[in-house]
Amino acid sequence: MFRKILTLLTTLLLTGGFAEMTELKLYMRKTCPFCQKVATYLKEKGRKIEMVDIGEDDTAREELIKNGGKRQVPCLFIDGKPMYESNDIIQWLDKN
Ligand SMILES: N[C@@H](CCC(=O)N[C@@H](CS)C(=O)NCC(=O)O)C(=O)O
Repeated sequence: MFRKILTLLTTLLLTGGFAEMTELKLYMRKTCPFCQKVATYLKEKGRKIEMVDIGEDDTAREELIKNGGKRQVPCLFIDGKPMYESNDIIQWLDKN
């Protein structure tokens, strides 16, 4: 039993399983160059996260303003907490 738990924990750590448990949601707009910078970074790293385009989704735009405090994109929600600024977002993604 202990061995099984140890194996599971080791697997999760080695595969980054714990990192993926962090809930990520990127509010963006296709026409925004700062959003494109983040999207390009994600593509280069082969990393997929949930993205919502506030130019196409009115509910998402309202959600961003309500929960983030402003309409600016890109904005990455990390476990429900907003992070604005493309450079900060890329730096955070790089480390997590
Ligand atoms: N310094 C910010 C600039 C972000 C920015 O200027 N985004 C524009 C769209 S390209 C924006 O959302 N402006 C505010 C607004 O439209 O209300 C970053 O690097 O993320």
